[in-house]
Amino acid sequence: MEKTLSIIKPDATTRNITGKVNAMIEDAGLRIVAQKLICLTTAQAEKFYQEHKDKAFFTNLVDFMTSAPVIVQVLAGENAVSLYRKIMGATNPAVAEEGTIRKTFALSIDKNTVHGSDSPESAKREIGFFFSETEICE
Ligand code: IDP
Ligand code: MG
Repeated sequence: MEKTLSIIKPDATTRNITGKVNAMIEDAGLRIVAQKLICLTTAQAEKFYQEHKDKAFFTNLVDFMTSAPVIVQVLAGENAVSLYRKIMGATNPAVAEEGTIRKTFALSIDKNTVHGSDSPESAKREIGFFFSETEICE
C-alpha cells in the first residue's frame, strides 16, 4: 500500500464541499487514513511550497492557502500517488479531464480545490510535514 498527502484547499472549505471531494476520493478506492482541519500559517505555507518560491504565483499561492482553513489528509491505496494525481486532474481546471475533482469543482488555476503529492518521495516528505506516525491509522 502506498500513501500520498492530500490537501483540500480553501476554495473547497469555504464552499462547504469537502464532503463531496472526500466522496470522490473514496469512490476511487483510496482510503483516508489520517485527516485534520487546520489553518496554515504563512511560514508553514511558504515552507510547504518551497519548490515554487521563485515562481511568479508564489505570493498569491501562499496568500490563498492561508486565507481559510484547509483539510490535510493522508490517502492510502495501491499506487496512491499516481491514482490521486489522476483523479485530481490537471492543475488548470480548464484543461482537466471530465470527471476529475478539479474539472468538477476547481474555480481557476490557483483556486483548484486539491493538492496531491507528485511522487512517492514528495509524499513521504509532505506526510511528515503534517503528521506524526501515531496520527496515521492504517
Ligand atoms: P499541482 O498542484 O498540480 O502539483 P504545481 O505546479 O505544483 O501544481 O503548483 C502548485 C500550485 O500552485 C497549484 O496547485 C496552483 O494552486 C498554483 N499554481 C500553479 N501554477 C499556477 C499559475 O500559473 N498561476 C497561479 N497559480 C498557479
Ligand atoms: Mg505540485
